Amino acid sequence: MRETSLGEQTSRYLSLEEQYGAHNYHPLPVVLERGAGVFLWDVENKRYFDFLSGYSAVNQGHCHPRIVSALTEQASKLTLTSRAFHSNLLGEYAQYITSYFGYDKVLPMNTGVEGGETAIKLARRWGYTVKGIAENRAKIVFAAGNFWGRTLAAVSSSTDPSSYKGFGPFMPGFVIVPYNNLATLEVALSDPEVAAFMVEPIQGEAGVVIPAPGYLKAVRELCYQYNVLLIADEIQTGLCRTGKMLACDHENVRPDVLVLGKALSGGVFPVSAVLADNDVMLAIKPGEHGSTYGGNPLACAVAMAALAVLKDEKLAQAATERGEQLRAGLRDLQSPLMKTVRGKGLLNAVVIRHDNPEAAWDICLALMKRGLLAKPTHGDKIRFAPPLTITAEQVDECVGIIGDALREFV
Ligand code: IF1
Repeated sequence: MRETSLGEQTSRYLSLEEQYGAHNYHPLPVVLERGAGVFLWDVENKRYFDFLSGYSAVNQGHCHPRIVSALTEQASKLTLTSRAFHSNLLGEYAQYITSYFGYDKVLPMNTGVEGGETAIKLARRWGYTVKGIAENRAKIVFAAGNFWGRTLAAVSSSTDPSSYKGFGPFMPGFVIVPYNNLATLEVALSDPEVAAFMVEPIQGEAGVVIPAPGYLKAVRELCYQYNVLLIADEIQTGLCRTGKMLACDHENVRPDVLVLGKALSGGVFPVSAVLADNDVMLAIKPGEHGSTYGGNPLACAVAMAALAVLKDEKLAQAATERGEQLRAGLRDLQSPLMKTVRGKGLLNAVVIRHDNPEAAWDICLALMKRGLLAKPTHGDKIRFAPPLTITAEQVDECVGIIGDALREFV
């Protein structure tokens, strides 16, 4: 792995984190202190294009003025009531987001993984009270290669040892089938004790793995056929990232349970949501699920602004156009290092071909040196996912930066 010379301020902050912070991440050696739109600035006042977007949390761009002003305005009025009492914003937000996505009800949470946990609890409860599965026998099916967070339930469904190893024992009743394989999925769903299939329309962490055309549509039909709830984890693929409001929209699939997070707040702070119709949502009764911050008025104000920006700035169309431009530009580089360029909208990844296993990391260091921040995933893949507000000229500039960095390694 290549060494990189660091500025004085950067080194100071890195050593503070090293000494006082848990070592649960291995970040690039850059310390950021300001963001606006597609740009980030570090403590040496160097500017970068952000090609990770907080893992698709800042689709609207860093510190979007409309979202920040919704935050600051509400922050000076009322931030948290807990759900022991009502707030004026929760009802307004619930009406707004349910009509925005076309569901009867919303259950507001905070992080994406809490959204996933909520969806699974709803599915198990629906399995017992509606489908008639025997108590404590409900099964949830997941796809290999999934990632939906770091809780013990989430890692119980993982096939990635770096996510689950050393954290057992694991959640019972979780079944794993290959992604993008309908035959094995049908066998699993034919088990009458299965309550739901939870799946990402495109697997982000696995390195932007896109299933075959028609897979999602066929999954939807199989779930109808076997009376199994389809839970779509759109925490990373949703909210215009793949060129549609939801990745499910590419195949006109309506999941029974929709899980949103990340860009639901435009990266301002954690907001997640689970949407479903009454037959599922009302399976959970008062006092049976919730969280201190879930549905807090600050989150409601921010989320309404974040959702409005997506539509008003036509960010789904932008993601489609800029994504096509980015993939074409990367392919035109004809770099021997890029084995594959894949993606949908502005959720893209390249697979690096190089005999040095650290090549993807070293390429990201070279990109950082040239003013572009990206992160490798699963060793040989680099995700390229800028905010959806990136302009055509900026995409061309970034393709140039990527080309220069890659040429350093051939
Ligand atoms: C980390 C990965 C991405 C997600 C999907 C649920 C969640 C995530 C599809 C949970 C979160 C984050 C977690 C973050 C890095 C990032 C990530 F690399 F970990 F896998 F994006 F691909 N469903 N993904 O992608 O949402 O609880 O984090 O709000 O843990 O390092 P969360």
